[in-house]
Amino acid sequence: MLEKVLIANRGEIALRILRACKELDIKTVAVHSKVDVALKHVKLADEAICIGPNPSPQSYLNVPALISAMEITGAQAVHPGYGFLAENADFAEQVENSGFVFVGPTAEVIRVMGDKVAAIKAMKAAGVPTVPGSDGPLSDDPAQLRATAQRIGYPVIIKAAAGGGGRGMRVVENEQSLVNAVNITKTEAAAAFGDGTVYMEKFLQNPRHVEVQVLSDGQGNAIHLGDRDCSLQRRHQKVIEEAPAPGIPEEARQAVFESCVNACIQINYRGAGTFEFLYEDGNYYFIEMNTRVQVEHPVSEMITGVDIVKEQLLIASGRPLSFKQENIIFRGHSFECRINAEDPVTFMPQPGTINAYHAPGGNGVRVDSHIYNGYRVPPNYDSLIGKIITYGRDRNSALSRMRNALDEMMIDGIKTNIDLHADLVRDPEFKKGGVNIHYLEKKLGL
Ligand code: MV4
Repeated sequence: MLEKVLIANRGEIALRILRACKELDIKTVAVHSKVDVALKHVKLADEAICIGPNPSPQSYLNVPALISAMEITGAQAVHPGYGFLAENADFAEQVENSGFVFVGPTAEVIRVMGDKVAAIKAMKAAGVPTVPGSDGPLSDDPAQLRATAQRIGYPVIIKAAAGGGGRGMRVVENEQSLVNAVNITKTEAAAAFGDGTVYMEKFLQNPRHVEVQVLSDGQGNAIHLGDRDCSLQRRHQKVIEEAPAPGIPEEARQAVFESCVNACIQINYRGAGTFEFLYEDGNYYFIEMNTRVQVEHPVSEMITGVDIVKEQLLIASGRPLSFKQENIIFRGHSFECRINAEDPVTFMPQPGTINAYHAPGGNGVRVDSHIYNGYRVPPNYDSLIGKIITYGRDRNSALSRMRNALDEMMIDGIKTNIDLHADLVRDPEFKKGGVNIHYLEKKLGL
């Protein structure tokens, strides 16, 4: 078992990781920027080290500072959380080359999944359903481009191989705009990612975003923890997530779950992972794999009883998976509302001091947050200040608990999106379940 873990993150996920470590009797090292000395997990960790000034590049992205902190404290492993260095293959490689454990997959697997062309190729080979597409990088030859788009059928989407999460994409409606769109996307990708490789897919007009959570030990054992629907989003920022994804025929769901588990075994995946799909007209289309724990992991925990972060730490300790698929019992429904410190009209981040904070509670209500009375939300980082997660025996009861929880929550001193959530959980279409990825932006008039 790992004895000491360095938490290379901040905010709610750092606290989440700290709690998992404590449950497993693992000593914790918090690292933080100057302003983040006031974070809750920093106060609760066994040891804390300031790794640099507030800007992320000099602190949470500062690889030499992190490796030094591991050396100084004698930490054996680093948990990267999400964001920052979580999906940075070079970081994972440096950690392992320095003799430490990276809580996550091998650098090699992170690298494959970071290259979306390679990721799709690997998943298609493993039997995961993908989007009809170029199945490889696009050539420079206009005639070949036209032939590829013709075969796929318009509209198509051009995506950067080094992109992901909505960065570096362009929809093409017809042949007239094809060659120019490909060239612009290539130029932008080269500038943004240092890699101008692009690929083409059929553009799906009104899909849902459905993802599958997996755990795999890198020793031949893999399981899934079901799916999540993350379609309610604005500008690629998820707002509300739920598990399970509602209204999907059971045979199709089970088939896609099985394909994800098989893929994990085939690529010898290690750790927690998420297969992202677009779901439209009864079909699943793989788009990307995330090789980290995700913000919305709690909804899967609520319906399975599995502690995903503890499992990550156990896998990193070299333990074979402690569950078989038949031990995972899916029960009930869960929602997560992401609480952001942001202006409700402009959605601009709103740093400031929290004068008063009352967390919701009661049966089936979980709050994952690092905030407290007097906590100052710094301007330097993501605006997520917490998550309300509810559980219920069915979707309606989980949703009703979320309405109550949102009404109970009070955060004074900064603007938040609590009122937006309170409105969304009463939205008739959302209440029915199964809205697509464009629903929220349309509702907001974007
Ligand atoms: C797509 C798509 C439609 N068709 N690919 C955006 C984020 C990145 N992970 C992939 N994205 C999309 N890929 C095809 N072939 C539409 C999106 C998309 C989207 C996907 C998931 C969640 C929100 C989204 C918002 C806009 C576009």
